[in-house]
Formats: sequence, C-alpha cells, structure tokens
Amino acid sequence: MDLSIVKVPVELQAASPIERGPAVGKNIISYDNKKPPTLPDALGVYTIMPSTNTADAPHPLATPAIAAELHAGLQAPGAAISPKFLYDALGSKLFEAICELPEYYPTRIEAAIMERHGADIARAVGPGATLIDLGAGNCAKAAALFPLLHPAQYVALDISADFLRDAIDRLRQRFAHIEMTGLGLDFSQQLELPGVVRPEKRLFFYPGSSIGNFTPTEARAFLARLRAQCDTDGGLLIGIDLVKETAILDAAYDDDLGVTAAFNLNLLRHVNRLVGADFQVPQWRHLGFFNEAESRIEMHLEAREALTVTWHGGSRRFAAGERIHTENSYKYRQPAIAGLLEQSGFQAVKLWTDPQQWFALVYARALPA
Ligand code: AVI
Repeated sequence: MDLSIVKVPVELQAASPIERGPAVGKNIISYDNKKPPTLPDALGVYTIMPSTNTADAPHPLATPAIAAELHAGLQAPGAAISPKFLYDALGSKLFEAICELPEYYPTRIEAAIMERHGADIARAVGPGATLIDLGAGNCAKAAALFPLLHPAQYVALDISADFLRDAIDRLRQRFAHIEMTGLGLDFSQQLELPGVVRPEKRLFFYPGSSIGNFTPTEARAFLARLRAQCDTDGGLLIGIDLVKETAILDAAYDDDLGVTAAFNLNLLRHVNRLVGADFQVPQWRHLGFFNEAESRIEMHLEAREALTVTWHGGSRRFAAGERIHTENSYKYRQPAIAGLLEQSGFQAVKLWTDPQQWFALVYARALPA
C-alpha cells in the first residue's frame, strides 16, 4: 500500500477505521511535551495516512489492505475475522464494560496485584526507566505506577491516537515533571521506536494479558521484537492470565449480562461498515469457551440459521451452526512462563500473583544478545 506523509490538524483527521486494540494501519502520531506547541503547528501532529486514491477502495472506511484481509478471512474454509475488528468506538466501550464485570477477573486481579506488590515491583524495576506502555488506552494503569517507578520518560503507544492525545494531555497536568510522548501506531505488526524514545533503561509495560491474544509462536516473535528494541539494561513488565477451572474461564468470556456477547456481535456491525457487508446481528449467536487442549479461550460467532452474507467483492453461504472464529485468548501455566520469556530473549526475574493464582504479573530483564 502506498503511504504518503501528511501533516493534518487534529480536528481534520478522518476517524481511524480501527479505533483501538491490536491495531491496523500505520497512523503514526507523535508529540512530545518537551517542545511547547507553536502555531500554526498547534499540536505538532504528523500523521502517516494511506494514500487517498479511492478508486479501488470498496468502502470509504476500509483501506484496500483491510478489505482484502476481511475478504480472505470470510472466504477461508474455517471463516475467521481478526480480533482487532472487535474494537470500533462501541467495541472499545464494550470492552471497558467487560472489565467491570464480576465474571471478568483479569483487570481486577491485575490491579490488586499491582496495588499489593507495588513497593516490591518498584524495588525490582528501579527508578529512572523509559516506561513504554503498549496499548496504553487511557494510560490509567501506567499512571498508577508513576509514583512507584519514577520513570524518566513515559511513552504511550496505542492505535487510537486521538484517545491517546486526550489521555496524555490530562496526565501532563498531574505529572508535569515526567517527559511524555504519545505514539499512535500498530505495535503488534512492527515496532521501531523513533529517536524521541530514550534508549536507556527501556521498560516495556504490557498489562491486561493481551499477550494471550497472540498464539504462543506469535507471542514469542512479538516479545523478541520488544527485546530487539532494548539494550541489556531493558526489561518487561507483563500481565499474563493463568489456566484455572474451566467454569471460571467460561463465565469470564460468556457473562450473564451478555456484555461479551454484545462485544463479539458488534464486530459484525463494524465489518458491515468497513466493507459494506450485510450481516444481520440477530442471525448470529456468541460463543465463548475454554478449549482445554489448546489452553485458550475461543470466541466464535455461530449462524443460528442457514444464511448468505454479501460484501463488496464477495459473498458466502453459511450453514446453520457454522462459525466465524473471532478471538483466541491463551492462558498459561506458571511453569511455562519462564520458558516463553527466555525463548524471546528475556529472563524472568520476579513473578507476582494473587492468592488464588489466577493471574501473574512478571518482571523480566533483557538477556544479553
Ligand atoms: C484484550 N484482551 C486481553 C481481552 C482478553 O481477555 O483476551 C479481550 C477480551 N475478549 C473477550 N473478553 C475480553
């Protein structure tokens, strides 16, 4: 895909087709609180946007790459749509609601671990890190660490650059002494940090068990990319969800209120907008369950009846009961974590968990290359 570099005032930026989550595209928005904004570059925002040649674009919101990806997934023998399409504006809000559900324990337990072991975490990591927050969102999790870790620089990465800009603007008012940079980029696909990110003592912060949304092979490759971006004084603070009783896992991904079901089904509406598809939400059912053999939660959308879906450039007939695979969320056993990290170029230094051992927060140091 052709990329052109354009500089646009924030208010003129088109909404990103994927607003949050493991991201799409190459929107890079960077700003730095060391440089006071000057007019006319009021916000100093530089965006790399897809080329504006719309002749081959099937829908105003889908880039050709996104349209091709969705087309391939829908045509595959076992239909699949990437979980990144769960996160349009409503999907992001529904995910926030999931995090509030009594059944969805990861957010709550991770926060409790951080609160309980904050001083110990700070001792292990030490002060003055370049704290790089992967999938920062509203930056709240990292901000809770500031008083403990005293980072020299905070670098927030998220696909949703607009969301990030607002969050950092708010944070700057509370922590004026910390140098802050926001980068709107898709770190799941590639990670090359710009020169504005201090090379010293880089600490990648990857909370929320998002690593579980990669297959173990992808997870190792992703972590190795992080390792490649740090010197030997670098490290990783990562949240990892642990294997537990199936009933607890099933409930976390198929809650009584149906919030996770809405989150999953909303992907169909997002796809409708992106590629002009005609998915009818009532024709589909949410499935979320633990696949013990694969050690992962699987989310699917299952056709309630025989139906045909069409979109710009394709169509497919689904039999009743046929599924579209929308997400995996791998759960790890504690003894496997050290291996996962070592194979990616890190050495686990310390692991904190909750009394029930449902979730782990791990600090790992970069191994010498
Ligand atoms: C973002 N990610 C870590 C969540 C998870 O638990 O895998 C996404 C999610 N899917 C359904 N509920 C939450």
